Amino acid sequence: MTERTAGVVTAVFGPLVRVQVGETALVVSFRRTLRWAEGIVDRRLVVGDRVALEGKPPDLVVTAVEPRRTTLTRRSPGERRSRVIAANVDQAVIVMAAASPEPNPRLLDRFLVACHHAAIEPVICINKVDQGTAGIDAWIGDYQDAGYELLLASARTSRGVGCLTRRVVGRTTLFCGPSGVGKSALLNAIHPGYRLRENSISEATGKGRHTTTTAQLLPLPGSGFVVDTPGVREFGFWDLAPSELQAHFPEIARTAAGCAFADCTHDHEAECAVRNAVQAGTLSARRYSSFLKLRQELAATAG
Ligand SMILES: Nc1nc2c(ncn2[C@@H]2O[C@H](COP(=O)(O)OP(=O)(O)OP(=O)(O)O)[C@@H](O)[C@H]2O)c(=O)[nH]1
Ligand SMILES: [Mg+2]
Ligand SMILES: [Zn+2]
Repeated sequence: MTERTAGVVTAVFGPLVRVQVGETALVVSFRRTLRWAEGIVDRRLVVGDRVALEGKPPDLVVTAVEPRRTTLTRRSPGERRSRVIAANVDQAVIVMAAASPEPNPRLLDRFLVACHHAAIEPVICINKVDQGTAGIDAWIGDYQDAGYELLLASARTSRGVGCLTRRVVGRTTLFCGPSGVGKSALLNAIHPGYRLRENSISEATGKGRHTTTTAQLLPLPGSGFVVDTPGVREFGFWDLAPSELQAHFPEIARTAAGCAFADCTHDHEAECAVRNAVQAGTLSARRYSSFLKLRQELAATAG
C-alpha cells in the first residue's frame, strides 16, 4: 500500500508547492491528475488547501485535494475569470493605514462584502495609528455602528499587537488590504520569527510598491496560521447577484426589515426604512451610497 500523508499548502510557485507536513515544510510537486474533492470549481492549488501526499518523505508528491471549507475569491480588472486567493480561511484582517497610503473606505466595503459572501469573519484593522487618526475619524464610526470589529494598531509602536495576536491564535487568518499598509509589518510584530520582507523605501510618494508578491501561509507559534498576501488596488466580485448585495451590508439588511415592500430597492420606493434612516442620520450616507454604487456595478457586469 502507498503511504499517505496529510499536509497544508503554504505557498504556490508554479509547478511546485510548499507544503507543511506536521512541523516540516517541504517543497514538492503535484500530480498532473490531482484528485479534486467534489465541489471544487477553481482547480488550481492555493494556499490553505488541505492535501494528501504520497511517497516516502522527503520524496512526496501531492495527489489529492480535500474539500475547501471556505474560498475567498476575487476578480482583477481585465480578468475574465475569478481566482481563489486562499482556501480554508476562518477570518480576514482587512488592513488599512490611518494615513499613508491614504485609507480607502470604498475598497474596505468591497473586502467586507467579499468576506461576507465567502462566510469569512472580517476584522477591520487600522494600522499606523502612530501617524494620527485624522484620516479615518470622519468615517470609521460607520463600521463600528454596523457591528464590525475594529482594531487600531501600529506595527511601529506595537499598539494593538497583543490584541491582534490573541485574535489570530488557533485560527486561520488572512491579512489583506492595499499595498504599503503594513500587513507584513503587523505579521512580523505578531511573530518576529517570520522575517517577512517589508517595504523599506521612503514612503514619500505614498504609493505602495508591492513588497509581498505571493500569498503565503505561515504557521503561528502554538496553533493556527496566518496568510500574508500581496496588496491589491481593486477588488472585483464574480458570482454575486445585485439582489444578494444587501445581505452583505449588515446595517442596511437590518434596517430594510422596516421597508414597506419586501423587495424594496431602497432607491425610490415610498416608506423606505433605509432612505428614511439615511435622512435621519441613523444610517451612514456614505455606506448607503457605497451600497448603491456597488449594486449598480454588479448589475452592469451581470449576465
Ligand atoms: N509609521 C508606521 N509605518 C509603518 C507601520 N507599519 C508598517 N509601516 C511601514 O509601512 C511600509 C509598508 O509596510 P509593509 O509591511 O511592507 O506593507 P504591506 O502591506 O505588507 O505591503 P505589500 O507587501 O506591498 O502589500 C514599511 O515601510 C513599514 O515600515 C506603522 O505602524 N507605522
Ligand atoms: Mg507585504
Ligand atoms: Zn427600502
